[in-house]
Amino acid sequence: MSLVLHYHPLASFCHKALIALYENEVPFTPKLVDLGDPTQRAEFQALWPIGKFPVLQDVARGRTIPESTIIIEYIEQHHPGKGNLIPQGCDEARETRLRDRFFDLYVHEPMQKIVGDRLRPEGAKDPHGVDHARNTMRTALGMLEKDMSSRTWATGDAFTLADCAAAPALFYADKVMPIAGDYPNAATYLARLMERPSYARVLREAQPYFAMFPG
Ligand SMILES: N[C@@H](CCC(=O)N[C@@H](CS)C(=O)NCC(=O)O)C(=O)O
Repeated sequence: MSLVLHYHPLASFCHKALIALYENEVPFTPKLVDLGDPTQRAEFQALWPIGKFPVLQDVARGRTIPESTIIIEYIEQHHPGKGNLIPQGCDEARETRLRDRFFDLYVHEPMQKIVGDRLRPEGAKDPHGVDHARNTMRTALGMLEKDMSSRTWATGDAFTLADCAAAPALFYADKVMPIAGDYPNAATYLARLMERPSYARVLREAQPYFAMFPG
C-alpha cells in the first residue's frame, strides 16, 4: 500500500486527516506513533523534525506530507475518491480554506492550549494563556452559532475540508467548554458531525484511548 499515515488515534489533528481518508475511501496503512517512547519519537522526528502528527508518507511517489490541511489537499489531488472535499470553484474553494483556518486557529488551537495546560505540572501553569484561549474560543463559537442557524455543513450543503477541521476541534472543545447551553446550533452541528460515518468511525477507533484524555 502506497500511503502510510503516522498518527495517534486520540490526537485531534489526526482525526481531521482520518476523516478525509475515510470520506474518500483511500486505502492506507495506519502507523501508530507513541511520542512518549524515545525511539519512536526519534524515528518520527527523522521524518518531520517538528514532531507533530499527522504525517502522511506516499511511498510510491516518494513524498512526505505533514500538516493536516496539506494532507487533505494532497489526498484530493493525488488520491481522490468519492469525496469532493475542496470545491472546484475558486470562490467556493477559498471559502472552504478560510473555514478550515477558522476551525484550526480559533477553536482547535485554543482547545489544545486549554488541554495542554492541564498536563503542565503545578507551578508551570499558564492561567493568562488559558483565559486568552477561552476568550478566543468563545468568540469563534459565537460566530459559528450564527452561521450554523442556516447551514447543514460548515460552508453550506456539501461536506468539505472545513468539516474535517470542525469535527475534532468541536468534539474536544466541547470537553473543555461544553457548548450546548450557549451555542445550540453549534451543538447540533457537532452532533451531525459525530453521526457522519467517517467521523463516527474515527471516534469508534479512538474509544480505547479516551481514558488518556486529561479530564
Ligand atoms: N498544524 C498541525 C498541528 C498538529 C498537532 O498539533 N498535532 C498534535 C496532536 S493533535 C501533536 O502532534 N502533538 C504532539 C506534540 O506537540 O508533541 C496540523 O494541522 O497537522
